[in-house]
Amino acid sequence: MQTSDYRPLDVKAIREDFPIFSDTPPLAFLDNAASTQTPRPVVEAMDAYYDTYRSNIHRGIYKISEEATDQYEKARKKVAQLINTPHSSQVVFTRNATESINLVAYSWGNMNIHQGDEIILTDLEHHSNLVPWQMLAQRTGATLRFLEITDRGLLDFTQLQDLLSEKTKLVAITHVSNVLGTINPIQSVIDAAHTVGAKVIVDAAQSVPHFHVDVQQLDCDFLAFSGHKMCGPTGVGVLYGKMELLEEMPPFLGGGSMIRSVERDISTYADVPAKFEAGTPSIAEAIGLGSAVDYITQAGLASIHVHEQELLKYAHSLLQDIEGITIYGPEPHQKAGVISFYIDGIHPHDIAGFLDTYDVAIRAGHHCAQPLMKKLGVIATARASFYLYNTIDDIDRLCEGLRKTQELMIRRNK
Ligand code: 7TS
Repeated sequence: MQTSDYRPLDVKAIREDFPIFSDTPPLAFLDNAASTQTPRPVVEAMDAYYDTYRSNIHRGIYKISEEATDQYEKARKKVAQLINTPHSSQVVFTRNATESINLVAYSWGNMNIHQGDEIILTDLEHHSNLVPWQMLAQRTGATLRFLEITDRGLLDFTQLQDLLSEKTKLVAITHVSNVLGTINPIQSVIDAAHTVGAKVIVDAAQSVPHFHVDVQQLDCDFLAFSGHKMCGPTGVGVLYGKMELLEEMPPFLGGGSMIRSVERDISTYADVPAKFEAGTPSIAEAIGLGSAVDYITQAGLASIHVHEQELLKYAHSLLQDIEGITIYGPEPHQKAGVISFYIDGIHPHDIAGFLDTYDVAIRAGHHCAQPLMKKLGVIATARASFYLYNTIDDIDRLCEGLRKTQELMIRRNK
């Protein structure tokens, strides 16, 4: 994590960019791992497209279509810069992280995974980085193997050497757990996987929005994330891949925009990334994502990370004093801004429902990580997750809401 762009965040000024926080009292929005809020510049960038140059891209021979193409490709360059890809064409726009992972599972997976091959996953995966590999294993006869977690919610790294062999063709690993917040040592995992010739796909849905991720430094083979978790709009995601892999992979979806030439029985395909962007893409959303990249870069990713760490430490210190609470996952310094917890005798859904009456929004449920819930021995947890606009006051209100919820439940059950 670079610290070069660190300067304390001006959270007050940041919050003024988000119309959703203009109510009194403001919404304490603590469900950022699910989706973040949208600052005005992002909406304005999309409005500008719709109001002044709306048209399809890569095909018009008139000014506004050229402008749309230009803005769409500029957005690709901004994303490329954010994650430091060698070339911007290695950024493929998809709908979300889920689609990016499925693209790799079908296109690269169908071509490279065979009966008897092994795919290593971890106990921390979101369903989006598990189900596509289950489906690939069912199609091909490959086997899934799992790197487990310790009691503290850290990957048991000692297992990796035993799991890795010449049978391992792929390691699919989340950078940050959306449930426990654990920041995985993916550099070590990538280096170890490469020693046996395996490829590595990193699910960066919970990392790219929150701290510097550099694909060249990591040397990962693929990396996937979503725009809507980083102040961008819904409907746009990103797949990064190494050029030689993207070039040899067949298309995922067929149709317009992804071809070079089409005859009745056969087609040839466009170059990367067009080969993977069949049909009209989410043009406004990609442009909005470009603006979101500008926004979080101007705030500074190192600053965002430090701010979230401060909120996390504060939240840990307050939450641990709540009677009957269990906080899951590692210590604050080993994780990102996510806290999952359970309070004795109160279902997480009731907690989230009561907190909502105090305008505190948190998540409750299995967080699309049912195998992890099983491992933790719970059916659901409550989860608070932070971003650059959250404040100490949001956390105070969370804790106050939790105490009031407890009092209410105890009175009710008497
Ligand atoms: N990977 C991780 C680690 C995630 O946290 C999520 C979404 C995804 C993949 C899928 O992202 P999508 O944009 O394709 O849906 N996580 C959550 C969450 O924790 N609560 O709601 C969505």
